[in-house]
Amino acid sequence: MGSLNYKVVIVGSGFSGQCAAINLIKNGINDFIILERRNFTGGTWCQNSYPGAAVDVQSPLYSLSFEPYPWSRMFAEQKELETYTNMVIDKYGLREKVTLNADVKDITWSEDDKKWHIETKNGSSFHAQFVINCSGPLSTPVVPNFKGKETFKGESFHTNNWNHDFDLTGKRVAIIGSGASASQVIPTIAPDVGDLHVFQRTPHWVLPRPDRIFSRFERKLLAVKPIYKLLRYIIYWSLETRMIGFKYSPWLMKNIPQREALHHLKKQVKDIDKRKALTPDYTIGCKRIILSNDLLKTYNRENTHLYLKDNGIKEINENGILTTQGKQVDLDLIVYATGYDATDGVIPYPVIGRNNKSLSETWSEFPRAYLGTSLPGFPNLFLSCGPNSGIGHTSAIFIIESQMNYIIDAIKQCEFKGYQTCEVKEETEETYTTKLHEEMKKTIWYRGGCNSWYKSKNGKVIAMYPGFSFSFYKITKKLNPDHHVFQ
Ligand code: N01
Repeated sequence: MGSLNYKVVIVGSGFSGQCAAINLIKNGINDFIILERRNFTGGTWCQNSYPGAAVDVQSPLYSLSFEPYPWSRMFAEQKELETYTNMVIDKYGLREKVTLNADVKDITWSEDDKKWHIETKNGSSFHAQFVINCSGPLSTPVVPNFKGKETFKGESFHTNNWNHDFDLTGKRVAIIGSGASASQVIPTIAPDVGDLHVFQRTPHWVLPRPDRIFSRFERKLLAVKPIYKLLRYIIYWSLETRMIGFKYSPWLMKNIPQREALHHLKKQVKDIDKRKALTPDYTIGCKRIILSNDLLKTYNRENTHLYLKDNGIKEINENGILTTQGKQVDLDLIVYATGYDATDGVIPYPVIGRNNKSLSETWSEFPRAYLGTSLPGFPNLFLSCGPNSGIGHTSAIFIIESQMNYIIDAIKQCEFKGYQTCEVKEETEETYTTKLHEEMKKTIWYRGGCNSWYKSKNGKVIAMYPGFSFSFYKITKKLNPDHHVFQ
């Protein structure tokens, strides 16, 4: 089969892919395709269906700015996010633009025709002037290589890939990990299972979740654009001010949210030893803060057992887990809530740019990109949610929409001025990245005393943007032609 030609190939059909596609359509560019590796559209909120899955950002802000929705509660559950996502896909006619089961094998720049050549694992190939990678920075699950893992005779899966056919009732279940995913699964399944064994390597700070159900009247109001915008504005500013603590003041973090978290823990957990075991030794905010009203009190239950680092996993055997202190925990199910590869996961396929230079070579020291989206040597390639574009205090969708302004501007400038390529200048990317990592040194993610998925193996924070969301919005609002080479 020959190669199919498109102006733009979008990789991934989650919120980023949808946002890219809608922006292209709004700008009169319809010659594009969305490649989706799974057999359904919608991305992370359709894939992550583990019990208790819900967003930890207020839904009116964790949604597309131009697409109001009558959310049923402040922090939407996964099912509602899945419905919203599918509503957006259908409303903008994106379903017919998506090719399912199209897992990208690699992409290669061709200087001859000034196009990207895209190969998928099922043997299809595409040519495109532009590629927008929207594969999701947290979509490559990690299952650590515990000794004996493959010998376990019971059921096991990652939270990303929950087996809903497995009946949990009365079962002996282990959860490995205590991050955002584990924190939602634990309180949700504890009442149903026989025994729940939580293997916590590092405790996480937990704050109350200011959730509430919206009344019918409020839901009606939410669907009205000006009211939706006003509410977004209020939520946005209440969250944005938190960056002052994240960036400039560990003192503020320790004295306001950390105190509140300690109070929350004291209120929810009766036993002093358990409280100690659940108290982190790093400054709040260094790892993602958990928002939960029911996680900590789950540890009061008789059927819920907490294992700490000093009694962690020595090996997995056919019956369950053997701890480092020699306790055998027999199990029916092991849930890996062990997170994602946020370094290699940013773009999960090989990319060969100009002069045969690979992205992995360019990123050998650490992943980097101008505005978290473009790189010298890789013309017409744009990443959504690329290196250092994560945000710890507002909404990832706000960042996605900001990056899209820059990406669409680049494509429009080529399209309407007759250029074939747009490439960020080397000195621009270098200056941007150097300054960003200088700023990073002030942040709680860098100096909060923890290890997290925000960091690369060499200790550089490569996931987060060290500034206010509005400053990211400002720098991505328009492409600066002086910082780019158009040909
Ligand atoms: O993953 P994580 P996650 N042995 O990396 C432990 C977003 N998200 O899927 O902390 C033993 O946070 C690891 O231990 P430690 C959100 O941005 C959002 O929970 O490294 N344990 C940790 O406890 C979030 O931050 C939502 O010491 C091992 C856990 O596994 C991000 O996704 C919901 C281990 C991994 O936690 C990731 O969250 C869910 C090992 N070898 C996720 N390796 C919402 O919006 C790892 N661990 C609500």
